[in-house]
Amino acid sequence: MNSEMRMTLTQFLIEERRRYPHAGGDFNSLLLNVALVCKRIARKVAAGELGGATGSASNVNVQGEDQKKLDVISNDLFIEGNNWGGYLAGMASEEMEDPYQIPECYPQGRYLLVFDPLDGSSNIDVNVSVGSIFSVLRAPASDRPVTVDDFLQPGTEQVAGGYAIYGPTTMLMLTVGNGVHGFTLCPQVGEFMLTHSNLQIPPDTHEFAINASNSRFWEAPVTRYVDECMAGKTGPRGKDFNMRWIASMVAEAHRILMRGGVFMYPRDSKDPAKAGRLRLLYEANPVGFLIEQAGGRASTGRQPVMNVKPSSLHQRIGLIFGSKNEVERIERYHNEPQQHDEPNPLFTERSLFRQSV
Ligand code: AFP
Repeated sequence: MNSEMRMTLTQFLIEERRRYPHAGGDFNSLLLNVALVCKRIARKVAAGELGGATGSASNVNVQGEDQKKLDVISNDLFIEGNNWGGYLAGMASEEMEDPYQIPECYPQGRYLLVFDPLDGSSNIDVNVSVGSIFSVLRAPASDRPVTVDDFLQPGTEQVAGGYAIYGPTTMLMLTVGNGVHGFTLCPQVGEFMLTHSNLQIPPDTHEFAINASNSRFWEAPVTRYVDECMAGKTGPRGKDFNMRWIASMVAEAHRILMRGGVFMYPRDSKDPAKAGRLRLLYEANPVGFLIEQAGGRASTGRQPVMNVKPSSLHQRIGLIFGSKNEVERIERYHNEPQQHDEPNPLFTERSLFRQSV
């Protein structure tokens, strides 16, 4: 079906709005502004070296990570593209330590926008797919400056969640609580066209994604699950598995939405100060919303990730999501009484002077 026959994102949102006769249109306008920002970021990413925006910004962000030029550019595009519309009471971003206050010259609105402007940016310079992740919450108030507490809502409070993936094609994946829908950017028309309606994640899979270089830091249930996958046909699972790791969560989430799979970035002992690598508010929650709306499951390993009450704006969390039956299996392993495994002899303290037994 060519693009003239397909529904645009605008048409889709208007159709959706008909379910809420009293809706004033602000929500749709906000989402269309976000989509426009993603189109602008897509052009910056596509320009690559020719756009002069690759490489490091020679700065460390609030996460303590090397900030790429495109991280800063993408963050600025999100701010400038959304601060004027009158739909937001405030914004929060992976790239900003504190919440963003809407300038007094613009009206405040009833929503909060939370985003990771460019996820996977360590892949930018090697031309691997990256993305922008966004989440929309209701603002507790729109007649005062926003506070951090306004944002500390569990993922179940989200009214929209989605991402744009900047890959061979640019796509926008969106849920407003009524299924997950994929829109492909038509370069000729410059519109996101509905190409994937009501995506459903297969409940079973033979693909798992995890950064295996962290295996010595994993908790026992994760080690058990991965070992069983690696054992393949001859092991307890009775089938072979494939492993993937792109180091760009948006790309992993996209693969899982399109064909199933399981993604794990679990809590581990690598840095006890961090309860995981991924951020709850603007990575785990919006992706979790999409995954659950598509019939999958998104978990901390012990509970649904969207049930977690955030304690801070940049809180990190262990995240496991994908095909429902696999994630439920991993949760079962976490919730079973844990045997105190013998320490792995490879990693115990080694000494030239053997202890007397
Ligand atoms: P960057 O945005 O710093 O590239 O991090 C991407 C990410 O947050 C997530 O998208 C990946 O799944 C994960 O980090 C990759 O982490 P490792 O580099 O430890 O594999």
